[in-house]
Amino acid sequence: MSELGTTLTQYIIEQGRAQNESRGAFTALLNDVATACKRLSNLVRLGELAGVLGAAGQENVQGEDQKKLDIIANEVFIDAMQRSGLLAGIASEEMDEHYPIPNRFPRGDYLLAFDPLDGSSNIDVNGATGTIFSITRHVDSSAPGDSDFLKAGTEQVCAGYCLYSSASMLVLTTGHGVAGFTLDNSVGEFILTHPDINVPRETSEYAINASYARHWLAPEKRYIEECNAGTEGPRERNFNMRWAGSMVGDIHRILCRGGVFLYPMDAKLQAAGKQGKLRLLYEANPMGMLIEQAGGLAHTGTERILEIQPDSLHQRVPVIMGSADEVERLIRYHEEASA
Ligand code: FBP
Repeated sequence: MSELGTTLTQYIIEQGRAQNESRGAFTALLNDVATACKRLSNLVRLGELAGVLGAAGQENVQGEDQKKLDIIANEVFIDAMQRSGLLAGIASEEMDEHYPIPNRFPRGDYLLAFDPLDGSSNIDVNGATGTIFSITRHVDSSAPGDSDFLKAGTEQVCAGYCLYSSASMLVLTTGHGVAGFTLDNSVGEFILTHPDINVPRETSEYAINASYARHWLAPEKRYIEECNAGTEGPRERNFNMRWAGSMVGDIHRILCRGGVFLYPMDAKLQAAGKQGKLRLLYEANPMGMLIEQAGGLAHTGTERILEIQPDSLHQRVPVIMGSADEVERLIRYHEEASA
């Protein structure tokens, strides 16, 4: 009989043993995250059959039109995580303020910040979507306020995402490398399939929404023009472009085969008084920790993302992350542009 393989639970416990850390509560917490992801994976896979496609007819705190699945995903996660007894509070892309754990449930020592369903524009077209999560510690026993979530990315104890695509995959780090698990629906388990994910330093593939090219600032304009100049240009090699329309889809590809992902500051965002498009606490920080743990870099162009001190729950930042050689080049172009 064929072996099942290493389950998520076994992996977390074995990692704890290797790090001489007792992992009881943590394992239970990640199991609750995995259960919520399994439920979402099922709903996303059923799509119209479960009546979950389409617009919800209301906006979230970001002023974005919510999809039915944005709201359902938020509810599925809140329902699964609030009763764990391991969390002190939850912050979500779909909720203005943090969600306090109701008194009927015990409070724990961890804080969860998450994007229930990343890649909303892909939902109705069966494109790649995902849930992104970031876990930090809440050291004191009092009920947290929004400000307790405002921790630098370096304080994350765990970060990950679940990709809902041809396969559902949970990819996470607890600060000791990055591992990927594929959902085996026949047994309802996430099985270790990508034990030690590493991002190659060098790549010839970039990801950016090229329809905003007219708004790009000097560093990105120079970088993309040089890539597109190919072998005749200063990079003396051809580059490829990919854009999944979901950060989870693009970052997963980069973790699998390298690349650089850019959602930079541009003239349009500046004119709108925005600090970027993507959110720091539950998009840039968790993805930044995964990329760094896999040997890549995560930057805004002017600072390391994980060192940013957040000032609000839904703060936005410019994002440049992936293969180290390309991120270092973009940092240099930012320095030269501001010199
Ligand atoms: P949400 O879907 O969670 O709001 O995330 C934002 C996002 O969809 C990212 O996943 C993706 O990288 C980006 O926006 C796509 O932006 P655009 O539509 O401008 O290409």
